[in-house]
Amino acid sequence: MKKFDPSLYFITDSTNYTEEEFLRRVEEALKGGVTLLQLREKNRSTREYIDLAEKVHSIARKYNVPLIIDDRVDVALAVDAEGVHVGAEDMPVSTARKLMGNEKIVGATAKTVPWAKDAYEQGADYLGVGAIFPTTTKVKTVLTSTDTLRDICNAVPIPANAIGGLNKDNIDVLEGIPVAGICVVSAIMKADDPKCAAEDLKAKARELKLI
Ligand code: TZP
Ligand code: MG
Repeated sequence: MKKFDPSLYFITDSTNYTEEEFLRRVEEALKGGVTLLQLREKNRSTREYIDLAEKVHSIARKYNVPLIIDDRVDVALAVDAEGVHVGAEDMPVSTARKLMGNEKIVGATAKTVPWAKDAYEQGADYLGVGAIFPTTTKVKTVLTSTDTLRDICNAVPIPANAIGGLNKDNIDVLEGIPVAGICVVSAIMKADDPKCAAEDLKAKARELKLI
């Protein structure tokens, strides 16, 4: 089994940043203690996605943090990323697993217990569950209740992370739910200081005994 730490999972969004500023923010987040990193790009050509993924991967490697590529198995394989994340409209988990092989991380989105069990049975290594709160990040999603999140965490033996609108001031809603970690875009990406934001989130999640 590949080892990874999902406790502070940062998903990037390069929208509105120059490449230089984007990469600087990613590196600051890593310095702040992000444990798992996902590159999520919706508007790039395959060539551009690979080019950016290579740059992000070389930064992530310095911090020993696995890089997950959103949606695109081809991009993940092209840059030898540590994994891929597939959502409802992406390739099925079992297909992603087949293409990625057993040594790579395959993550999946799940919003219901049956969906979570199915993703696990198809070979998912972890689940992203949400949105817990409304999000300003561009994504097709619906809200998932904390009750459903708890049920999912208890229904599958793989780590399940909460996602969607989470920040240091509202993650207390997760208290007592056996999540493996928290997953954020804006709380780190758009912070004045991404390093501080990652540190603060981690400290708060620890204080609440979420991680
Ligand atoms: N999936 C469910 S909510 C979401 C994704 C990718 C976006 C989360 O972004 P933010 O900015 O942390 O709300
Ligand atoms: Mg997707």
